[in-house]
Amino acid sequence: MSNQLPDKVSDVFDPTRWRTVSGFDDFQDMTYHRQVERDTDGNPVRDLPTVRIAFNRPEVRNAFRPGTVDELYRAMDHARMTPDVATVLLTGNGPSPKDGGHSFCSGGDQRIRGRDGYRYADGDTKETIDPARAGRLHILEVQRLMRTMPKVVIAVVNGWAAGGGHSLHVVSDLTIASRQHGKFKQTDATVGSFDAGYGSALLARQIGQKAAREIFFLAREYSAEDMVRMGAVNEAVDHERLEEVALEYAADIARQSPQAIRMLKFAFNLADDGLAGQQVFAGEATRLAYMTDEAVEGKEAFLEKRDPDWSRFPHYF
Ligand code: S0N
Repeated sequence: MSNQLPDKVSDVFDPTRWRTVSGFDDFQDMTYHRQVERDTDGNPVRDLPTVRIAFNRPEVRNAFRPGTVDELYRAMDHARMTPDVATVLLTGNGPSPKDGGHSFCSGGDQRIRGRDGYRYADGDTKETIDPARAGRLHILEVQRLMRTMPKVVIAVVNGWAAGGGHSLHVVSDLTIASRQHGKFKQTDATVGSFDAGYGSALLARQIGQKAAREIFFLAREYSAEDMVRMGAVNEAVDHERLEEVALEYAADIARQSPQAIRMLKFAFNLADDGLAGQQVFAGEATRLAYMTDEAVEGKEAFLEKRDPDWSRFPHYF
């Protein structure tokens, strides 16, 4: 583990608590850190079970372009597959070097949205752009990953959560927001866009139809405390304590049984996610069933080319 402290990427980021995750040095729009314990000399002694994934475009209120979403997906998927990670903190770096504005994420980068439905990166033209990549609204793939991954995702809202950034907070398992700088505004309809999936319908399940419709139809600004009152945010905390409180949440989560947390997350999702939710829950149930003598008997009988003997396994308890 490297002794070097990571750069201070945000005003609430304490570099002594984190190390940069290796293998993601090509990131341009995101940062990815692992929580670490250090000894009194500042040397890292062990990894702790939380990662921090952050938007790193504060000069545009952390808006995402296609490359941002690719990086976000990669970091999130790496966290999904890292066995000793229990919790992901999703947040925004900043404040903006231009005007000091704080942002979690302001959604899709409106400067690169083409009339043809493509997202144009620097240098792309209609002739050179790869339609298979540029036409995808792949932030929705990130939403599905966050929703189905067997880890807890906490949105740590340090500034504006607007448009598609608002939807990312909705799809997170928990949300903690800065009392001073956390601001919420669903601007989709203002710019002619609409998250008609989790961003709206799940929000309505969380806070009720009238409140969710108000947020989308009126596109007003809400404070962190407004959102706590509505039930959309777990806690509003003083800005300087934001990351500390997020890590306290993560420490409590890490004290629980990983299996129980997985089953609970999938159970909370099941009814709202229909058959897709049932599939995720059932997949975990099948994995558990594979650990029983009964399932082992079925597999061994097949491999030994004999009929399974179920006589040891009752039809009731
Ligand atoms: C966030 C807001 C309210 C902050 O206002 P504030 O503090 O007054 O700052 P500004 O002066 O407005 O902004 C500072 C600088 O940042 C730029 N900027 C801000 N947001 C964006 C953005 N989303 N895209 C590009 N640039 C942005 C400003 O232009 C300004 O730059 P300069 O200094 O150069 O003038 C306010 O900024 C605001 O309302 N932002 C827009 C929020 C918004 O409408 N977002 C898009 C909403 N729609 C979506 O996100 C759809 C999601 C989406 O895109 C999507 C969804 C599903 C599937 C795919 C997609 C997809 O399109 O990819």
